[in-house]
This record gives sequence, C-alpha cells and structure tokens, in this order.
Amino acid sequence: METATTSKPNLPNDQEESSKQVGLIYDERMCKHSTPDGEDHPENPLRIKAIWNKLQSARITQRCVVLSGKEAEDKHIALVHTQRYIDLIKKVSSKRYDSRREKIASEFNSIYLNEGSTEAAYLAAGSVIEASERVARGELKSAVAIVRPPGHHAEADEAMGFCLYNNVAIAASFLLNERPDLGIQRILIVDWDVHHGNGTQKMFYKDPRVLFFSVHRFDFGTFYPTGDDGSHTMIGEGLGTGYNINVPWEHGQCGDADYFAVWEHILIPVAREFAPDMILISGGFDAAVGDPLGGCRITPYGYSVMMNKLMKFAQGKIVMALEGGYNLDSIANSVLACVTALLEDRPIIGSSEVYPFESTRRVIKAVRGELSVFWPTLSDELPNDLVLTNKETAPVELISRSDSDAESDEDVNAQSQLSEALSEVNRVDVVQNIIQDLSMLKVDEATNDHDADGPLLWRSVLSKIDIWYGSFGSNMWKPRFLCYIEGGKVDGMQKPCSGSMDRSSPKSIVWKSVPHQLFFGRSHTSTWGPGGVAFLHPQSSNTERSYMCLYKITSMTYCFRRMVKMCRLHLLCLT
Ligand code: Q9C
Ligand code: ZN
Repeated sequence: METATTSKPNLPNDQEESSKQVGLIYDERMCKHSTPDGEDHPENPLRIKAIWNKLQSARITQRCVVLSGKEAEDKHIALVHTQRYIDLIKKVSSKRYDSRREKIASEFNSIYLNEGSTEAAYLAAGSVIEASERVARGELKSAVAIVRPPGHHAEADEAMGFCLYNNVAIAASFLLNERPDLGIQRILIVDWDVHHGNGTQKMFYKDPRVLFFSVHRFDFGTFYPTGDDGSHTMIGEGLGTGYNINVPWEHGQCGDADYFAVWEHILIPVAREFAPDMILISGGFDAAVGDPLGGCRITPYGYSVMMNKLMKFAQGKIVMALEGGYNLDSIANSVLACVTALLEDRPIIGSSEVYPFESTRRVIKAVRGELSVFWPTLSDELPNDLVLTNKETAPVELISRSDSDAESDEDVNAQSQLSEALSEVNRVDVVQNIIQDLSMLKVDEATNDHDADGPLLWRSVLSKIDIWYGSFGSNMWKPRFLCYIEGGKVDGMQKPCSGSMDRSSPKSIVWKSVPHQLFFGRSHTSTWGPGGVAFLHPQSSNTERSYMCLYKITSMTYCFRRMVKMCRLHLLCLT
C-alpha cells in the first residue's frame, strides 16, 4: 500500500514544472450551449465551470499543460457521422433556424438546441481530437478534456441523450483512420458513464481495432437509453465479435466495490490481452455518489483507483473526455481525483466499502460467460467472494457498511421508511410472504449458483421496493384483483387462494408497456393461488413489450441482503 510518505511528493516541484505531462483542455465557449429559454436542465454550463473552478482552486491546473478548445473539422466528424446529420448540426444554431430549432430538438430523444449549440459541439469534438493527437504523438503523457455537450449517446445520424457529436468516437476514428503515422492501431474505449454508450457501441460494433467497454445501469433494459443495446449479449459482430463488452448493472447503488470487482475480473484481464496502444475514457461522472440521475455511488477515490489501474496499459496514454455527471460537487471532486491520479501515478487517499452486491457477481459471471471464447483469461473460475484481497488494489482502509449507515438523502429517507415499515409488522409479513412465494417459483434455478444462507458476504443496502401485481389483457378487473388480495377463488383456479392479508385497494394502478416477456406463476404461489397470475420475466428481456395493467400493492423499504435469494424480485419491482 502506498502512502504519501513513501513515494512521489504531492506538491509540484521543479522537476514536475519542467516536464508537465498531463494536458487539460477547457474552453468557456462550450458554455454557450444551454437551454433556449433558460429552463433548468441537468446538462448545463455550470458543469464544466464547476470542474474547472475546482481544478484551479486545488492548484491542479498549474501542474498541467492547459490548452484551449479547438473546433473539429467536418471531415473528421464525418468519420462517424453522416454528412446529412453534420449539415443539420452545423446550421441549426444559425439565425435562419431560430424558429425551427425547437422542433428539430424535439424530434430527437432528450435534446435541446440553442444558438450556441453548434459551436459547442464542434469544440467538444475538436478538443477531444486535439487531446488525443497530442497524447498519441507523445507530446503529452495523458490528457483530460472537460467538454460539453457530451457525446456517447450520439449515433451516426442522430442526436440523443444530451449528446450532439460523439466526441470520443470521432477522436478514436481520427487516430485510426487519419493518423496511421502515429502508430495507434488498437484503442480501448472505457465508458464509465452510468448510461450505456449506445452511440459509440454502434460506431465500432464490427471494428476489432476498437475495444468498446461500457459499464452502466441497465435494470433489465429499463434504464436510459433502454432496450437491449446495453445487454451483455451485445459482444460485437463480424470481425468485431468479442470487441464489445457491456457490463449491465441490475440496479442502482453500485459503488466502488462493484466497479473494482468488474475491473479486476473483466476489464483489466481483457486489457492485458488486448494490449491497447491508447485508452480513451468516456468519463461520465453520473455514477458518482450524489448524482441525481445515476443513483450509483462511486467515490472520488473509486474513480482514482479505476484510472490508476488503466494507467498500467498503453504506456499510460490515456485521454479522458467528460460525458455525463450532474451533481456539480460530485463531478468536480471526481474529475479532480482522476487528474490527480494521472499526475501522481497513484490513487488519491481514500476508502471504500468492502463488498460488491450479489448481483455484481451474477453480472460478472454472465459477462465472462459471454466473452470467454474470445478472451480465454475470462474462463477461469471466479473466486468465491469478490472482495479485493490483492494488496496493490486494496483501499487504504476498508470500512464495512451496515444497514444503519446513511450517507445520502436517499438513504436517510429510506431509513425512516424502514422504521415506519417495521412498525407495521403486518405489512412486512405480507411482503415477506410474497417474496417467499416468489422465490419458490424456481424460474431460473440453474443460475442460482450459490447458497444465500451461507456466510454473509453481501453488503446490505436499503432500497425502496414497490410490489406490483401485473395482469394483461382485459381479464383483470378490480373484483378479481381484490380476490387475489383477500383470497378466494375465481375462474380458472382449482382451489381458493389464501390471499395476502392486505385488504386495501391497490396503491396505484397503471397501464404501461413493459419490455419483458411474460410467464405465469401457477401452483407454486400459495399467496396468489393457482391460476393466471402474471409475472414479468427478468432475464428474458428481449425486444418484446407487453401492455400490462399493474397494481401497486405496497411500497416497502428493504435490504438487499434480505433478498439474496430474491433476485426474482425484479419480477415485480418496477421503479
Ligand atoms: N425519461 C448523459 O449522461 N434521460 N446523458 C431522459 C427520459 C436522459 C444522459 C429520461 C439521460 C441522458 C450523457
Ligand atoms: Zn450518463
């Protein structure tokens, strides 16, 4: 374990002064992209300002090579975007388009446009190119481009998810196709934004020169950008098969321990084999603790460890480009941690929770299973627990979090809900009853590969769980619902069911299309009794969507630890 006293000094010294090696690109002009009527939006100019101010007040900018932004050339953007789309983005900020801008923006998913959007988009893309070229040339050891609008959702002919041009994809394509002289033949793109990098994935899906790795919230296809693109089964195509790696979280709250486990058991071994000449990081910081959109909890320390581990590859040639991240303090502190790691070649001092989620093990196994044919290093048996044992990777101090640790508002809130819930013992029983029955459904016993009653390896976390009862078609009117709640017998049931003891009406009723297949639980559920009880199948998230009526039965706060055997709870947990 390194400490501040055993290696390079923290403070800038003469040696560092004479050989600045880490580049920083920032340009105020990227603040000109903002919502047309000044409405609030998470992706706003304050984001890059907050990061820049933090780097300045931490006296980091003076230890780096500071560069101003540069606009991209159309021919470089055209490496990944269509000419038609480039023409649109180029003219959309012009006066002539004042009246049409809003309509154009609304035709895309989660996009706003104003008179500053074009310039910002060209600067964001051009700055990442500039940083990449300088690092590839060896003029800089590594670089961070503090840019906006972000890029990784943007597709060849489509703006999406706050992204206009796909900055990182453009830079990667630039190096590979425009500057073969720089000798960059293989690029690893690490996308740690909390959202799947759908645009980047598509652009290199058949290209074995680019290994695209994305770790993101997936929630069985319900988390933005939704659908199957972020699934671990998307491994690339043609010559690019095996060169696309998705690590799809099943739920929020993933933190340092979960990401470290993915680094150790997927990313790092693959990077070792792939041997990239350069690494581009799609550095979204919306998986940071405190982010309003992500719901995950990576600490600045966590980011610095992930960065530091990547520095062992490609001779440290890393370019990190900002993607998402919407809590100003979180993103500022996280970027600061990353730049510090780049400067000092070690993580910042900090600590993390010990244990990854049980679901993390499941996800890692699934990803390794999908890719071990292409990356033999992934076929080794996973260790029994994923707690980091490696000295080199161990955090300075391991802290064990208990149920009562409350770090965020969300936790505090969840905690008060828990005590509320516990006072209603009856309702707890109801839910436990439901959960127990669900666990008896034996939907995918084969994947239940460890004993949940074994030693307590998994960290507890409080989470608000809504229990829904789903039905589809028109066979589910209220009396029948109440019959299930109260017990009784309706058409198709061989014997009466006992009911759930909760005699109240549904807390809410919604009709919605859900992106999973249906299956039916029949005789296995004593609570619901035999007969058409519809559940959503969590694992078979394909493109099918079913229109369902969902009855919210109850809303509870639960600990994941209590649910180790209840991964199937996702059946009914819609957030
Ligand atoms: N119901 C980035 O982090 N959310 N983009 C839309 C619609 C869009 C995030 C929710 C989130 C986009 C770069
Ligand atoms: Zn994001």
